Amino acid sequence: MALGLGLGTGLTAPPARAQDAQAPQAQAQQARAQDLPTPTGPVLLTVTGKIARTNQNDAALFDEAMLLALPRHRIETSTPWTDGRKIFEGVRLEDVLDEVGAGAAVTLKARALNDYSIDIPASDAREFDMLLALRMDGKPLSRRDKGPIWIVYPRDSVPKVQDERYDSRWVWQLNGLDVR
Ligand SMILES: Nc1nc2c(c(=O)[nH]1)N[C@H]1C(S)=C(S)[C@@H](COP(=O)(O)O)O[C@H]1N2
Ligand SMILES: [Mo]
Repeated sequence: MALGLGLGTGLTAPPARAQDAQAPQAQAQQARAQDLPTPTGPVLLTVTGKIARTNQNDAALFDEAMLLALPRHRIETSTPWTDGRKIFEGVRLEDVLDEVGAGAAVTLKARALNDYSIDIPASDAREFDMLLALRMDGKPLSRRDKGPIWIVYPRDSVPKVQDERYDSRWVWQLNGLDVR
């Protein structure tokens, strides 16, 4: 995650100076601490817990535009809940964690609109590059169709996640992540 922060965003670390006590990542997070924008549209996702960047009290709120401002990615896979292969588009969970300065995350308590909640190991985000999917086959995920945000694992391409344990982490109607 520490490497991903710098490489993924194209940022270069400032030159190290002898008197700098902080690691480059801590400096970068501090410099970015104020600049998480405030949502202007409906809030789709609220991130709380061990995060360095917030925009309302101790939380980081995201509307759709803020999420889609992150690099967009896609996963093509079949799922136990849909027919055939689907193209899911959205942003990487790991990029969202980097955006809020969640480098110390061990567990993510994911919450859904239907009050479903489950603990997801933060290491999954590094290992599997899950998506917070906002679209399926080009169409926004509606609430009745597991939207507006669905956690998507690369199920077809990674046999390890073809398992009930991982299926339970495909949280649909995701609206909250508590970083622990
Ligand atoms: N929002 C939400 N996501 C959810 C669930 C849920 O009830 N609500 N169930 C989880 C579990 S336990 C599993 S195994 C899979 C599949 O749920 P299903 O068996 O109801 O299809 O979705 C997961 N994601
Ligand atoms: Mo389940």
